[in-house]
Amino acid sequence: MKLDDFDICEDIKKIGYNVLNFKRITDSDALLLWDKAPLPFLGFLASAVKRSKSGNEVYYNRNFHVEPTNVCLFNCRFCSYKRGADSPDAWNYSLEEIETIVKERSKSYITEVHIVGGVHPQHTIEYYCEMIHRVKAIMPWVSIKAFTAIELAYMIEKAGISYEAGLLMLKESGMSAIPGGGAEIFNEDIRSKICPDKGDSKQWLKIHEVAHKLGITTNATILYGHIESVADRIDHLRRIRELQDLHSGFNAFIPLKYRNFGNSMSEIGEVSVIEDMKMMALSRIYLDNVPHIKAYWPMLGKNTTELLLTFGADDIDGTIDDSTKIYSMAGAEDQTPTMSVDELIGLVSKAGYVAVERDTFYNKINL
Ligand code: V47
Repeated sequence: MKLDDFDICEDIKKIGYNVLNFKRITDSDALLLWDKAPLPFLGFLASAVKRSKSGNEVYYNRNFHVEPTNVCLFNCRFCSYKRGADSPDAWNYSLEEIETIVKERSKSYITEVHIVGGVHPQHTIEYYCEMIHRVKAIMPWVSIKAFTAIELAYMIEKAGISYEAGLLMLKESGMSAIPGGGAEIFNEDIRSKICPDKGDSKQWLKIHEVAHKLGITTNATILYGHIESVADRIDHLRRIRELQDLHSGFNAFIPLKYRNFGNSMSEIGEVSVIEDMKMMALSRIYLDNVPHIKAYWPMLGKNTTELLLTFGADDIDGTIDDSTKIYSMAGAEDQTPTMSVDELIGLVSKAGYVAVERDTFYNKINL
């Protein structure tokens, strides 16, 4: 299919030509695409951008998560996971319990351990360094992708040291990448409504900027489909694109769809799969400088993930091994999220792409 085969107005056609010629789109182009471009055309453009970056390949990895605690200082209204320290559903694993969790999953083929949890008021940066150190002692070959910018800012500020010094301490303990969580939505007004007491957008962006300057690569996310407008989503993408222009430290961008089960914004409902397709496509088209866009299957479900591979995603995350509760507690389809490598490969192949195993840094793994 060619661009001229689409029955579209001249403004949309012009933006389409720019995208196909690797010209960056503006915020007003993005808004116009969202409002006026037919869905198949968005899929066509996003797939063209995806192919220019990763050809016919789609990535997966062999990973699991460690969620040390669901006790959290902050009160994000979208969170279905946080509990007060006295709740019967609260957990706060000791380092020994974390070692047991890791030992149970310490298969030689795992390449990444993703550690993320609540911001527990009692823990210190030394405790988190020790946690990373112990995980590395059990699985020295894995990359540890750990802690959202919000967790990092809290532990580093509490230690009274600079972000540079704190991130270097964690790096020296074995942290090699930072996940994208905590970004939510950067628009300050919307952010103050959905996560009133959490770190602000500037703090999130600063932690990632400092990490990039130190050579620590990171991911970025957006939480979409709640009370934000399309303009707020584009503003969020713009701030990611601007930071990426400075140091190229983001590996992947992950649009996270708001799931509404069991939290204090449940009445909002969830957006449709059409909106998921549009959000994935717009992210791929707008973020011309971010190498990978991830369709995170534990949150989207397997069927939607497969569908989104035709809207610009080139990564589906990994095996997980029933190790994360953030999405199951928020109502995701898979209540015990686990995929075998064969299933991951099957999902990618059904969408017409070639599945490629990667490590945290998108190096291909040839077994
Ligand atoms: O920041 C919490 C989101 C994030 C809900 O970097 C919710 O590879 C939807 O960032 N509905 C944490 N989303 C998880 C995260 C992540 C996940 C997978 C891979 C990577 C990566 C990062 O989860 C939070 C928040 O935006 N979240 N509650 C909810 N009800």
